[in-house]
Amino acid sequence: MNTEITIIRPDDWHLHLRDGKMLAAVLPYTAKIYGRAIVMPNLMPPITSVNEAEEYRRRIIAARPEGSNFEPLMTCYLTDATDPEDIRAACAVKAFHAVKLFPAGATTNSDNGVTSIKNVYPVLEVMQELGIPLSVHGEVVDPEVDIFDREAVFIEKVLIPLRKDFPELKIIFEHLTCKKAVDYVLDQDEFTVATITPHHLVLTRNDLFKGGMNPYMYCLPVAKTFEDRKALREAATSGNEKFFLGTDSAPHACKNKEKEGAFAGIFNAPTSIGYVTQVFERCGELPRLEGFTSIFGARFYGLSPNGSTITLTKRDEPVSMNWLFKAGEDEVKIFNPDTPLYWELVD
Ligand code: OTD
Ligand code: ZN
Ligand code: ZN
Repeated sequence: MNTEITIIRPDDWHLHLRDGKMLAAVLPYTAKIYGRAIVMPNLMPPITSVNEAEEYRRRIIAARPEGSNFEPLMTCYLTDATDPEDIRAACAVKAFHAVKLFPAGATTNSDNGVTSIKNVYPVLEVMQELGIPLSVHGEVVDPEVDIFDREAVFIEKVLIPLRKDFPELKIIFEHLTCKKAVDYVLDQDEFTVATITPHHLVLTRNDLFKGGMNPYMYCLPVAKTFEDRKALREAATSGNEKFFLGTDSAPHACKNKEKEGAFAGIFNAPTSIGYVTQVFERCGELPRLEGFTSIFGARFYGLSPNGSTITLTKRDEPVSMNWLFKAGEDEVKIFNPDTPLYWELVD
């Protein structure tokens, strides 16, 4: 039985770092585990230009713990007003690793997002030509559509037509949550890949309501059924390079989680790699962990895997830590679901 595993240092291909005191408080958790991360641009206001991205990148670098080589990979927030020529210019200086599509209103800080995909066709044209990936939050926002069906409906209503119009646009279908999305990605050629989060590998929608409503299990897209989770686990552990890790770690102050209109987002950075490792172990697929966490994403983004390694061990007793920590005046809670965690980073 495996109780220790060493893998190439992972990367996080989908991360929210925020800014200011929150950035300073959360970054060390990520930097301890991951070599690089695709940093999501949904700040308030969002990162929409090369200058904003470069300044944000500098703030992240400045917030790194002493001695850390963690590398933030910046992204651009796509709006109805994004100028295709700005994207071309940004590409020339390699400012963005991806451009992010948030359907307006779909998730936290997405109010400036795209109101109709047709509005950004000229931008997508340039991206397809230059090979810049489109990172997609795949949910429709139609209030008439059941919240648990929003990803599936997005595939039909947006993704399939989009793919038809842009056959060679690189698309990352972010944070998959349902079997239908897994099946869709499996059906596509190499231009479509997907990220999977630790929490969607662990949770089902039952966890939102277990022992009373729990806002710390609430994120968007919301966790789905046991069957959906099974499909996600199979995809992640399959060794198929279309699927790789994006934690979608998204910190919020406890005061914003524990209120009417609780914010969506799960802060999982500290326990992310432990839970992913545990899922692979329980699926009997530990040898495939490294591909999912440390190789396939880098390959898709045209980068080499990291040059260092990390080691995780399985403890006899569940991992315990201070689940609450301070970000300035605020408190933040670490992802600690009902499933005990046994794997932890030791080196
Ligand atoms: N989902 N929360 C956030 C982002 C993600 O859709 C996402 O990527 C956030 O707080 O930024 C969330 O639930
Ligand atoms: Zn999203
Ligand atoms: Zn996200």
